[in-house]
Amino acid sequence: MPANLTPQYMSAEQRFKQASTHEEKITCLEDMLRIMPKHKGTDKLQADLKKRLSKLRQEAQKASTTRRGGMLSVDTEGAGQIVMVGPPNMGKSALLAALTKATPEVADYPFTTRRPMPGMMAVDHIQIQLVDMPPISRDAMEPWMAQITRNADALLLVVDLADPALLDAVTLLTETLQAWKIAPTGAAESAEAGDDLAVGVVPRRALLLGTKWDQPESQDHWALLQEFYGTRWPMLAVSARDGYQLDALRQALYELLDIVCVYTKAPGKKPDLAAPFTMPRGSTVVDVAVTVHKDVAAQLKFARVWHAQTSEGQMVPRDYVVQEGDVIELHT
Ligand SMILES: Nc1nc2c(ncn2[C@@H]2O[C@H](COP(=O)(O)OP(=O)(O)OP(=O)(O)O)[C@@H](O)[C@H]2O)c(=O)[nH]1
Ligand SMILES: [Mg+2]
Repeated sequence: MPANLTPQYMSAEQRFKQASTHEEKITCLEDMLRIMPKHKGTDKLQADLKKRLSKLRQEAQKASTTRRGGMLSVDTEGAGQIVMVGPPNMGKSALLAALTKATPEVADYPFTTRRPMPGMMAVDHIQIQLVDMPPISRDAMEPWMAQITRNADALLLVVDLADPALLDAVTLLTETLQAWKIAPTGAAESAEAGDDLAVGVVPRRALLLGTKWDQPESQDHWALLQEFYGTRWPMLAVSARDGYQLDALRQALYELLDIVCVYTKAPGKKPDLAAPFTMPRGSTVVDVAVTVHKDVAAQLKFARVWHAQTSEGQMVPRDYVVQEGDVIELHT
């Protein structure tokens, strides 16, 4: 008996294929199960979906923080991984709690956080992974802290704007990163940053974040911080307590990853604007095709692209570099 699956089901299935996190995949599978027609013809499919769902739930349960030997590592989920680095008591964990569904311990004494903790942050229709970390300090630190930080796609350097020793906090940050052989780069220089770095030093795009904007002394300290570091890194002031500038922070973190969101569509159909593909900036139409399916890439003849503002699709070659918001129709 044919399954007669509905367009709604097909669309949920498409979203499932594009989902990049356990959470998203589980939601899509639940949707598929709920909206699928239930009759003899779909018995096998139903059983199959239930099996996949229970396996995914098990996988999601296992912490995405894994231990190998004495080392801890955090598997990347979503469009990119951003690791928070900063001295004790700056408000890193409070930020993770404010931006994601994670529930880290937040306390008014230093060294509260002992283990890395990831959380997924929604920015429009994509998910970015934020990783909260134990604080950096001049004392001996766990070797996995350097490892996890080096593996990140980008860094969020967190300092407390209410702290009178704010500039010392940034010094500690830069010294620690230097010891870990990480060069925190600003947005403009990052393209060529790799060229003149010492051997073994990795460039990582970084944002300098001032927290606790709600405190009375924060505005003066912020002005000082801008004077010293405003040309070195992109900067932002936020408050996890009252939510000030947290939406701006989401956008800034998206930009920090240096990725673009593009959408694919079939000829004659509308694109699913709730299911973007995220691609590294500079990716071509072929790169998008590979992400969709390797067979599509192999057979790709040309593509039509609708830019964010245009209503007319434009024919582009295989090596066309995709732009933020492009809608791409792949022709094989
Ligand atoms: N006023 C104010 N207090 C904040 C803000 N964010 C965090 N705090 C407070 O600052 C203290 C430290 O917050 P945490 O999030 O635990 O700091 P942390 O950087 O994770 O600290 P460690 O785990 O020791 O590295 C807590 O008492 C928080 O309630 C904020 O935006 N405004
Ligand atoms: Mg903490």
